[in-house]
Amino acid sequence: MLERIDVVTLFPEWIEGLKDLGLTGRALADHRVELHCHNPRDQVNDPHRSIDDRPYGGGPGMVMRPEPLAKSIEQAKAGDDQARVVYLSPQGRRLDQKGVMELAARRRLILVCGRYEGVDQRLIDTHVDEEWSVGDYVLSGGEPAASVLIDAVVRQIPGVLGHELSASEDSFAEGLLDCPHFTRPDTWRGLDVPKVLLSGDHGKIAQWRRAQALHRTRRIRPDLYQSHGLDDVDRAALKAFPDEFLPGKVQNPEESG
Ligand code: 4FN
Repeated sequence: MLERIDVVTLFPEWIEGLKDLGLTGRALADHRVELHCHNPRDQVNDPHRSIDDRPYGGGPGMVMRPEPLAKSIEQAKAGDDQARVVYLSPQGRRLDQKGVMELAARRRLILVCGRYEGVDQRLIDTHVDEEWSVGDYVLSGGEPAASVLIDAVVRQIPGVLGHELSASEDSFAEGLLDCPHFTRPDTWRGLDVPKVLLSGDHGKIAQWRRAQALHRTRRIRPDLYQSHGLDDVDRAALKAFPDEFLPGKVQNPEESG
């Protein structure tokens, strides 16, 4: 289980902010996990302290020099061979909840964030164990990706969620979207809360929620629905609530069939 995360970054402020905020902040304050930053700029001694240089072969932009990154990674490792070095990059394996659980099972993670056009390939070949991506869009640095990864893995640490739902009860952990949620008042601007939620019948409520999660996933994310597969609880829920009434709009027309 995760004990410590190190981040190699030119912008530690991007990551240090997690220490003061919300769930990650509390997990760190409670010493459930450690978070350390290493700035490759601190590994450069020349007066200009340059961490980047022009790309061989020409072309636009700059490339991060390998030596300051190598020194930062080696400093982060501190002689611990079990620390896994992860480079956040568009070439990486797409992060999903299964991947989050795999990453959270490591004892130590060292996350390397790129800037400019990226890092010298020889640094990746010699110092990186695995590459992960948070999605297919252009970012100006790996830091927001590292921030996403850290939030997701820290939630998996036992005790971090406290009184909130356990990480495994999380609907998405079972590969389904969440059911819709409602709070007071029971009529708001002429819109009623679904009656079953006011019934006090906790068995029926659980079935309704399950059926909603299944209907929603089938409609919005047929790819997730396909790989879910129905069990007896699912079949009973769909039998009790076969209607297709779904509050909300389809937000993801591309993924839906
Ligand atoms: N991005 C694409 C194609 C070519 C370049 C990029 C891009 C930050 C250092 C990498 C981006 C997205 C998800 C890290 C993107 C991620 C990054 C990530 C990232 C600066 C070089 C760069 C085809 C994906 C649009 C910039 C596609 N998850 N280059 O964004 O680090 O982790």
